[in-house]
Amino acid sequence: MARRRLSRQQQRRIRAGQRAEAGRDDSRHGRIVSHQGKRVLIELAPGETGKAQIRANLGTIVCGDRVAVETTTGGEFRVVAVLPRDNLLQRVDGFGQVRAVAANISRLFVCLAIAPEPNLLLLDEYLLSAEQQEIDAHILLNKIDLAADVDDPFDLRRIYAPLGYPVLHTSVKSGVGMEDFERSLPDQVSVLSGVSGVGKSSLTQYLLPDEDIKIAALSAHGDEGRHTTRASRLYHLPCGGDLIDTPGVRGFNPFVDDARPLAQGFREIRAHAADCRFNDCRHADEPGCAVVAALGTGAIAPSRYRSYLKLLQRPTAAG
Ligand SMILES: Nc1nc2c(ncn2[C@@H]2O[C@H](COP(=O)(O)OP(=O)(O)OP(=O)(O)O)[C@@H](O)[C@H]2O)c(=O)[nH]1
Ligand SMILES: [Mg+2]
Ligand SMILES: [Zn+2]
Repeated sequence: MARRRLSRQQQRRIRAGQRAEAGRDDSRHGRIVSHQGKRVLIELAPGETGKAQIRANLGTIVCGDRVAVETTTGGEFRVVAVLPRDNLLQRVDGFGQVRAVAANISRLFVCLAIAPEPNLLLLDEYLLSAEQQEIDAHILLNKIDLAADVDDPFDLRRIYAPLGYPVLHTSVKSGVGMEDFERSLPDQVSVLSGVSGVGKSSLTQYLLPDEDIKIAALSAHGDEGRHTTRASRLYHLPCGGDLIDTPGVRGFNPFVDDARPLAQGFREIRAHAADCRFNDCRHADEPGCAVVAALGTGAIAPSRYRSYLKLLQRPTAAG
């Protein structure tokens, strides 16, 4: 019995997928705009959104997912299948649970601010995840109006621009850098991610003045533990492209794919690793390590190497 039930379920799933592929009218495609608890908000056509239930055992559904949707006999929408993803940005929370952040994204903005002060390990963890999922990452340093050194606070440009990561300086308050930010959004599905209080929702609100977006009322200084945004949400931008505002994270802990060596996720370590004496060099304390040599000449930033070592030594959820 159990076997038959399972195979029927599988057949139904396949049929739903086929119907969705064929675009027949009893199953439509939609996109997850937001996900709260057991319900999701889906967009079925431009400007046409609706609440939907989720069929049991569908697995992870996340903002940005493309889904097949059916109308139930009661006239409600129900998500019946998740269509194949281009990518899935996920992290491991403080309890070791894997959490999906967003799916089918083309650009990740790792959002930092003058205050709360950036955590470079967290930044490197985001960049590692973006490398693994082949997502184009930009670094955005917000609240530049609060900076004493407006040239290159925290040396972000010095460290990351040579690696090919654009570093944007913005201020929602003064408007500095907002044009650069807007220019990087058209034709992309972008995600704003980072700790609480850096101004992700403020940036979103700036681009969408007609939306009513919740923003922390008080200065975020010393308030990082408070999360103002509760669920990710996808918006269409007037300047073109889509933007996903996400809730702040405390830590990121990228979901490390053990099949890929950690060094692959660090662009400069990957580049130097080819010259190490040993093929399986971990770039920790092996003789003839080209990465350690590059650290000595200043070709690799100490903070980046420290992040690499910390991640190398940390037990991951995957392993
Ligand atoms: N000085 C200054 N304050 C800013 C700027 N951008 C945002 N803020 C303030 O920073 C605080 C936090 O802003 P939010 O947009 O709610 O931050 P968030 O990143 O969305 O936070 P979570 O939703 O909790 O993840 C608010 O008090 C904003 O007014 C800026 O450019 N300069
Ligand atoms: Mg927010
Ligand atoms: Zn090495």
